[in-house]
Amino acid sequence: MTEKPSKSDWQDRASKEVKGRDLTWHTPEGIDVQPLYTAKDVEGLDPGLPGFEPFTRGPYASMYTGRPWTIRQYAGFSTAEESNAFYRRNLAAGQKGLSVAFDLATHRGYDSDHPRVVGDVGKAGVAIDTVRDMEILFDQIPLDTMSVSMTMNGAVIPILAFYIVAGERQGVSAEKLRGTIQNDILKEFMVRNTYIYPPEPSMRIVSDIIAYTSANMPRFNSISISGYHMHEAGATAVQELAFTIADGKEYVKRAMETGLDIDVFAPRLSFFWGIGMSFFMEIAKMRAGRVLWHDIMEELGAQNPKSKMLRTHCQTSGVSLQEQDPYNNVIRTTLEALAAVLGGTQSLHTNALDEALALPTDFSARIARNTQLVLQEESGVTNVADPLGGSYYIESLTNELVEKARALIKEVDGLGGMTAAVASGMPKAKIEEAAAAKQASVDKGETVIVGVNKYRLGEEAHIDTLDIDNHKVRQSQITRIEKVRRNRDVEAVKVALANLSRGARVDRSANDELLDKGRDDKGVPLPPSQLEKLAAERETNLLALAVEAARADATLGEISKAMEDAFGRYDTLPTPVKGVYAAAYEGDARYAQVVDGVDSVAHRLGHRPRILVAKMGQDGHDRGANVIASAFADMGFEVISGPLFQTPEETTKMALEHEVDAVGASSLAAGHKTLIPELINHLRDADRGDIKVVAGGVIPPQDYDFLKKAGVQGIYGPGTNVVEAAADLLRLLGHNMPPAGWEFTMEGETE
Ligand code: MLC
Ligand code: 5AD
Repeated sequence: MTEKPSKSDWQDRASKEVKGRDLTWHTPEGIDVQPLYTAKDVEGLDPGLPGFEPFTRGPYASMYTGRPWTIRQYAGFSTAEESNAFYRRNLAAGQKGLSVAFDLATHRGYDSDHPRVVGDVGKAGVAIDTVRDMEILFDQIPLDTMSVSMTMNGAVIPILAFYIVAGERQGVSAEKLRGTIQNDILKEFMVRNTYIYPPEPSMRIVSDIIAYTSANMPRFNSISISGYHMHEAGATAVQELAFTIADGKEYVKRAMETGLDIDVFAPRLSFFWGIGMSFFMEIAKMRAGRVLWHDIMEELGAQNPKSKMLRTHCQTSGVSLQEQDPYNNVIRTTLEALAAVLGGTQSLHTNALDEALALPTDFSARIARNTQLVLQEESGVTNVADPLGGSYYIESLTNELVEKARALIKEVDGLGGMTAAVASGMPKAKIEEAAAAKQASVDKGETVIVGVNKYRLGEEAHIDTLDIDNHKVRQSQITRIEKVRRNRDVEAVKVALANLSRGARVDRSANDELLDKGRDDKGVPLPPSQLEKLAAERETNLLALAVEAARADATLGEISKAMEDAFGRYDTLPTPVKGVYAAAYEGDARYAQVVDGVDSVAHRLGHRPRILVAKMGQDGHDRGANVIASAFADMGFEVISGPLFQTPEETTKMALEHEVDAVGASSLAAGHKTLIPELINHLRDADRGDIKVVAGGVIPPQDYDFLKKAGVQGIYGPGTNVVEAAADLLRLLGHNMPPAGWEFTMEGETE
C-alpha cells in the first residue's frame, strides 16, 4: 500500500503542473488565499451549530429547512398608485415581503413641490409627501401580516410616523406592524449621503426610534445596519464588516446611554450586506459578521442570545452589473444570490438585469424574482442548514476575515468609536482608496469583466428600460399635497409642528446634568416644578411627536423643516483621494500618453485643463464622481469637486467662478434629462456655451440623443475606462489624442 500523500507532495505536483508559477491569490482584503486548503488549515476552528452561539453557521437552527429566506425585492418609482400596483403584481407572482424605495426628494426631507427637487420627484423611488400617499402605497396590503422594509435614513422620522398612522387608518395598531426601517445614519455620512441633519442630532433620531419601537412596536426591526452601501462604494469585505459592525456597536452604546436595556432592544437590530462577485469571500463575510457581532454584544453585556444573533438582509451588488452585454447580469446576480444564500441570509433582493441603465421594468423584475424562486424551489439548496459548514477553505477564510475585521474595529475604537471615526474621515478615505484601486485594476484588465474589458461585443443589443416622467409625477403630487392642505385643521398642524421643534431643541445631556446637580448654573437649587419639567423633557421622543403631526396631516417637508429649525441642515465637501491612480498606472503607456496630452493642453491654454465634477439634484451616489475626480487629478487635470445636491444654477455659478474648461455631470438617479440641459442653458445664458459639458453615470442609451441635442458633448456610462474618458476630454479640448492601443481596452474582443 502506498503512503497517503501529504500537503507538500501536493505542492510539488501542483507546482510542476504550472511550471512553478505562484498560485496565491492576493485579495483586496490583504488575504493571501492559497490554491488548496486542508484539514490543517482549520485546526482549532470549530464553527459550532446553526442556531447556537456564536451563530457562525446561521441564526436559526433549522435555517431554510424550516423556512426559506424572505424574497424581498426593493422597489418604488413614480407615484404611490403605480408602486402599489407593482407591489401587488409582484406579491401575486411569488414575492414574500415588501421593501420600499423612496425618491430622493423624500429621502432628503423635501415635499414634491420644493424648488430644489424638480429633477428628482418620483425618479429613483416613490414620492411620499403625506400620510395619504402612504395609505395609497399600501392599499389592499394588510400591514399586520405583510412585513415591510423601508429604506429611509434622512427623513426617517416623518416616514416612520406616516407608516404608523397609515397602519392606524387601516385598523392596524403599531404593536402589530412588522418590518424594518433602515435608520442607519452613520453610513450615510460615510457613503450613501442621504442625510439631512448634522451627525449629533442624527444620532439622537436613531436612538429615539429605537426607544419608540422597542416600547411600542415589538415586531418591528428598529434599524438595518448596512454594509451594502460601503460595498457598493468599493469597500473590501474587511472594511464592510468592520465599519458596519462598528456602526452597530455605536448605535447600541448610544441607545444604552439613553437608559434602554440592551436585551430589550437588541433582538430587533438587523443587518444588511452587499453581495458581490467574490463568491467564497462573500459567504465567509456573512459568517464572519455573525461571529463579530456575537462577540461585541457579549462585550457590551447582552445576556439574551437573541441580542447576540445577527439577522440580515442581503442585496446582490449593483456596481457589479454592467451596461455592456447586459444579459450577463442575470448570471452575475444568480451567483451573488447563491452566495447570499450559502452565507445564510434571512431576506434577499436580487437586482434586475437592466440595473446599469434604469429602474427595473416588469420584465426584468420578473427574471430577478424568479432567480430566487428557482433557487428556493428547484435547486435543493434549502434542504440542508449551512451546507458549506466545515469546508476547509470557508472556515479558514471566515476566521481570517474575523481577525482582520477585528483589527480594523480596534482602529475605529482607537479613534473613539464610529461617530468620531466618521468625523475624522478615516472610513470614507479607506473605502475610496479601495474603490480607486479596484477601478484601476478593471481599467487595466487585471480584474476581468466579461463583455466589458474582455470579450466585448461589437454591437450592443438594445433593451427597453423604464422611463419616468418626473414632471407628470410632480404635478400629481402637488395636486394631492394641496388637497391635503385644504382639508386639514391648520391650527392642529401648527401646534404639532411647534411641539416637534421644541422637542428637537431639548438638550438631553444638559437636562441630565441639571437633574443630577439639582441646581442651576449659579448653584441655586431648582424648584420641584422645574425638576419635573426637566425630567419630562428628557423623555421627549421625536417619533412620538411626529406621529402626532402625521395624525394632523402635516407633510413630510413640514415635519423635516420643524426639526431642521432646531438642528440645521448638514453640508460637506467631497475630498477625493490622491495618488492611487498614478501609482496603479506606473509604467502604463496609455496613461503616460494621457498625462502628456494634459501637459500639452496646459501649455496651450496657459493653465492646467480645469474640470468641475458636478453632482446636481438630490442624488448622493458619489463613488463615480470621486473616482473620476481622483483619477483626473492624478492625470494632471485641475479638478474642482462640487458639493453634493447642487441646483443647475449653483453648478453654473461655480463653473464660472472657477473659470473651468469643462463640467462633468455625474448622474445616477435619473435626473439627467432635467438637470443637465438646465445647466447647459444657464451656461449659455451666461455667454459661456464654450464650456464643454460631459455626463457620466447611469444613463440609458435611449437618452443619449436627447442629451446630445441639448448640448452634451460626451456621455460615459458604466463600464467606461477612466483613462479613455480622460483621453476623450482632451480631444474635446482640441488635443489630437491618438486612439487607444488594441491591447489596452479591447482584449479578447469578439468582433
Ligand atoms: C425564520 N423564522 C423562522 C425560521 N426562519 N422560524 C422557524 N424556523 C426558521 N427556520 C421566523 C423568524 O423568527 C421571524 O419571526 C419570521 O420567521 C421572519 O423571519 P426573519 O428571519 O425575521 O425574516 P424577515 O422577516 O424577512 O426579516 C429579515 C430581517 C429584516 C431581520 C433582515 O430586518 C428585513 O427584512 N430586512 C430587509 C431590509 C431591506 O429590505 N432593505 C432594503 C435596502 S435597499 P419573528 O416573529 O421573530 O419576527 C437599499 C438600497 C438603497 O438600501 O441604497 O437605496
Ligand atoms: N427600485 C428597484 N431597485 C432599486 N435600487 C435602487 N432604487 C431602486 C428602485 N427604486 C437598487 C439598485 C441599486 C441599489 C441601491 O438598490 O439595485 O443598486
